Amino acid sequence: MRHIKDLKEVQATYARDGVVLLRNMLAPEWGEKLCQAVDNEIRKGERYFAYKNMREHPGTFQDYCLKSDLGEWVAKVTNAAWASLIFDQIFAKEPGTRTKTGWHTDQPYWPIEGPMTTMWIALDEVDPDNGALEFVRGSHAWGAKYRPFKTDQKGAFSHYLEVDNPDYIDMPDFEADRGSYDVVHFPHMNPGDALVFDGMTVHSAMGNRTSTRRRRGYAVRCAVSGAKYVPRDSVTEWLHDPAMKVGDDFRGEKFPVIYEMKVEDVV
Ligand SMILES: O=C(O)CCC(=O)C(=O)O
Repeated sequence: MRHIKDLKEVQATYARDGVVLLRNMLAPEWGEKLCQAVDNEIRKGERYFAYKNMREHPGTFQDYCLKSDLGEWVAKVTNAAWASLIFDQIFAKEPGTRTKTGWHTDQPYWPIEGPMTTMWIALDEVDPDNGALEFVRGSHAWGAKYRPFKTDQKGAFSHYLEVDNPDYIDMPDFEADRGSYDVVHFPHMNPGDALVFDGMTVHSAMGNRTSTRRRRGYAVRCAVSGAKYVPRDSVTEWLHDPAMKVGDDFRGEKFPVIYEMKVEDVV
């Protein structure tokens, strides 16, 4: 794996802010392959939320998730002994896709408790004009679990799920009250740069108000050491695994380990 410059600082930023930007994370040999694979998916029909779990099928996405240095990056940034794959997802905001992605956290949508993270890899240049992601810095550490909700295919709020689950609270209107929060974005990402963010970090994405510039992101969702399998009815049932028990480590046949620290790495 390529050397992570300033690893200690990267780890500290991730732990403190719940998000960190990694420059030049994607090894060059994967960039073109992933762009082509993403475009092949998009040709099947343009639906913002539809492209997920491509890694289940043989091909570029599976190869990238299982055979690249992705798992090691994830484990290193999160300071974890192992990382496993939850699923992968394409977020394409084509020119003129003005819809913003609403504020949300990811954890409530996944059958998981404990540390989990997303590696969001830019495949195009990304800035506020074509759909930068925004984050409420430090929100992963608040301990607040926000009720999952359904959106339409463009990302607009539709309705809450699990309305009676007392473990989850309705999400405040971060957009209306942005001034009260430490909202940050990264002004410019190059293709191959990546954002790593905690499953509890509140985030959103701007729309693409350009008429020419694509904004393709490839997100890989990972569990890391300490994460447990905790499925909840009617939430991403396609991620439930009858072979796993509640409380099991979040790793197994359905969620393959993509990195495990070797004994000789432990100092
Ligand atoms: O890329 C986007 O438009 C949104 C990404 C996002 O919300 C996520 O990866 O959880």
